[in-house]
Amino acid sequence: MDHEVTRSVDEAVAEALEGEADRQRSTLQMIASENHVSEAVLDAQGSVLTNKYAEGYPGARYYGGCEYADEVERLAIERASELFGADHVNVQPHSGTQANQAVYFSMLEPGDKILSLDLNHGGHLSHGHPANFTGQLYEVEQYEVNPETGLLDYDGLADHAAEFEPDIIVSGYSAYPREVEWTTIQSVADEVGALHLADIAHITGLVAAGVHASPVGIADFVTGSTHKTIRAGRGGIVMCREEYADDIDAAVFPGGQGGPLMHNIAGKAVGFKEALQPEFEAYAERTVENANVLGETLAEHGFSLVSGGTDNHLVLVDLRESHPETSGGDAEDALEAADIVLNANTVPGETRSPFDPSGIRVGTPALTTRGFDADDTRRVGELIARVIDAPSDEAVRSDVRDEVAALCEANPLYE
Ligand code: DSN
Repeated sequence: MDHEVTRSVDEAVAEALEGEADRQRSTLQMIASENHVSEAVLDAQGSVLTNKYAEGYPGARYYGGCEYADEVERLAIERASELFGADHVNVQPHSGTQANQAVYFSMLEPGDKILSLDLNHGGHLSHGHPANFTGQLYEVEQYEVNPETGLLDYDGLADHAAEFEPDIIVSGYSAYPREVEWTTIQSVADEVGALHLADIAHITGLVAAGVHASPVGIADFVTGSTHKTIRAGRGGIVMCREEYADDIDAAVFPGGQGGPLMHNIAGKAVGFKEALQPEFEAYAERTVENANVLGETLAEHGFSLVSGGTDNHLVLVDLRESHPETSGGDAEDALEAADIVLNANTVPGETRSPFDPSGIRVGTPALTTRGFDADDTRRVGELIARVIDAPSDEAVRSDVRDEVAALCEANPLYE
């Protein structure tokens, strides 16, 4: 993957692009929300559709010359509908947060009430954090996981909902390693007359492949991002029942966004086609299997896993018991110096700060894309343990870098 054409105009950017490609090839990407898209998705995203304005929707645009934009967007919609079985799909949100914004803007008035999971317990900024527009425009209360088990506390949620009487309950999480009981949350919403938004950003690929239960057809709205487990390139998606279709479409455009990023929609269309193939189901199954192997390996090395394990693509490690002197940030830095890239993360009952929290979040989507199997992943778990056990040891870092290089060579990427 060279960038000769860019280099002929802009040496500095070409260097950075090539540096990034080398970084992705030669180090382990274990940020749970990242993945490696196919070259076909990269090609579509880097296409001439970046030149095209296409405000509106297929067949009803505000600009001429949209025949190919229409074709691409229709394909993305058709394929997403087939993947998720949704009545209505809007593929224009620029990100998962913009998808959530469309739901809030179409259904809520400023001051309305949102009930969502606390960020420290696995929620997301766009679910009502004070630093986000959601926390500023709406009245927000947050539910939590059970502090003992790390699992969602559905009874606690029901009690909280009865007391708070929210207008919308948000489910779907960014650092929750377990299956979600969508129907239970829907019953809670029904009981209090609230809408239900299920944000499946992290598990979009697992849901599409049928390896995690789907909220489509249960929750009123399902949002997601398209670059995580589903590896269809950067962007968002929103799905709903037909009765909400016009409101959602109007909230995406013109309500919240300008022209659609048609090149990204082309990437989504290609990625969704890939996700419809049988190989994608096998990929999603292996991603979950690898996360299990990773969790088991870390547990065998004395690490404490929030909820005791995982049902999906990520494990959340609470370092406080096993490594009280090592913060999540220390672990992130030490691992990055050993060519293993992941992120420090808050954990339930957080006692440090969001800037240097007590845990790390570790995901398997990207490693699985490049071909890592259970044995490779077990080895990665052992390497992570080795580094965190001796976070400042240069000799350990150097050994681990050599092992990472060998694993990367055995599982090549973007050859
Ligand atoms: N930044 C994403 C994540 O890492 O979970 C969510 O938007």
